[in-house]
Amino acid sequence: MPNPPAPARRSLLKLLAAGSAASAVAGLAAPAYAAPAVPGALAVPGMVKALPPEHFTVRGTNAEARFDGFADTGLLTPVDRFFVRNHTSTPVLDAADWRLTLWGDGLHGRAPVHLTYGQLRDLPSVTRTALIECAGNGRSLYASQQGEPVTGTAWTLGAVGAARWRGARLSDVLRRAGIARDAVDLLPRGLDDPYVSGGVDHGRVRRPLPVAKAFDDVILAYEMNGEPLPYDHGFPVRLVVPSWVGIASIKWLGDIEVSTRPLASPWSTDWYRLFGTAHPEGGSAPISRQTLKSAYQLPSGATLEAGRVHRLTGRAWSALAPVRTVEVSTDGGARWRPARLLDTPRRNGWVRWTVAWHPHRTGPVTLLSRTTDTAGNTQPERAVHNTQGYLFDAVVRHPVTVV
Ligand SMILES: Nc1nc2c(c(=O)[nH]1)N[C@H]1C(S)=C(S)[C@@H](COP(=O)(O)O)O[C@H]1N2
Ligand SMILES: [Mo]
Repeated sequence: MPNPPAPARRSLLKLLAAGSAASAVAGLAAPAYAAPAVPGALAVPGMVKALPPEHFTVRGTNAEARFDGFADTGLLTPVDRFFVRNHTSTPVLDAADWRLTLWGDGLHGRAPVHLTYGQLRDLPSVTRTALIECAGNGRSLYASQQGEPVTGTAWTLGAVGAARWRGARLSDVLRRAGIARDAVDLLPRGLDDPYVSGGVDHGRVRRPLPVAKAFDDVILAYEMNGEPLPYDHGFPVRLVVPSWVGIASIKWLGDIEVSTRPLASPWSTDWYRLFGTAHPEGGSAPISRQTLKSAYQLPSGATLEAGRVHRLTGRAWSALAPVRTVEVSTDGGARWRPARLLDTPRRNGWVRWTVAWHPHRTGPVTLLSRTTDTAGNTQPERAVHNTQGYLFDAVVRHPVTVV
């Protein structure tokens, strides 16, 4: 079985010393970094970008964006506010040495096909806006709001971001590699270190992707918001799989197995399925689409002054269809009224919304928001529990205090 190409690694120290000068000499794009010199920024082992505490909460090897910190951002999430989910750590790769290898019995000729960074950039490019949202975004709410225990990173609502991605169509790359008509599954794999947990080496991060989805709208992205992909987000090349759970969008892509038989990995058998009493014995099918959510851009427990009008803002998004409405309740869910949408709802994006609130009485209040999409999906009062806490979709109860 052919192995993926060995990535050329430079140590982070060398990288920070050399900056992007070395890559500029090589004539290849490299993300430009001001090294983490932001005062108060946490240096997280294994991550390259700065994580100032006003914008990020560090959770193990991951960095959650602060949702209230999105208040002054537009429809796109700047890289310096975009969450990072790393199973291990960010590998600092060199685009000049990067190769994508496609291999497997689903290719005509069955010999591995290699593509360099330059060859990928020479293919026709597409630019599309897409959210990346972790399957476990909102996971901590299963416990805090529903009293149900779940395992996994205790995200609140900031494991989501929207960016404009530019890259090559995966369909073009597969055709060029000679994909056979009876190929059904792909197994894209990252170049980051193998994931070891509980003493078990699960190998490199990889998850089956059906050929049908690959041909629909998946891209091999090399730019994010008009800049070379940042190291932490998959430089030099990552998959972007619109509307699917974040794990599908493999970063630091190294190779793709192309198969005429269904493929599996621990990311499709042990994780990213729904387990628990509400689900089939042995778990659901591997999850694919994300769900819908809405949230206020306010710190949890914010204090607001009584006797004046507050312009509350938030965001709503659905991976299932464009957002149609957002309703809010400022009395714990007794009465609801519509919020005003500030953007035209689109597939694969979010909308900002706003509502005026004039609280008269002081004391604790629970703010709620509820979105409905054009396919008729609405946030329920409770999310259906699953042991790993995926796909939280319920109305979020946001505590504030009026003073
Ligand atoms: N190679 C690799 N790809 C990966 C991961 C990873 O750890 N390694 N994490 C996945 C998960 S679980 C998510 S939610 C998204 C997060 O993308 P981001 O870090 O760019 O926000 O990347 C996915 N792709
Ligand atoms: Mo994720």
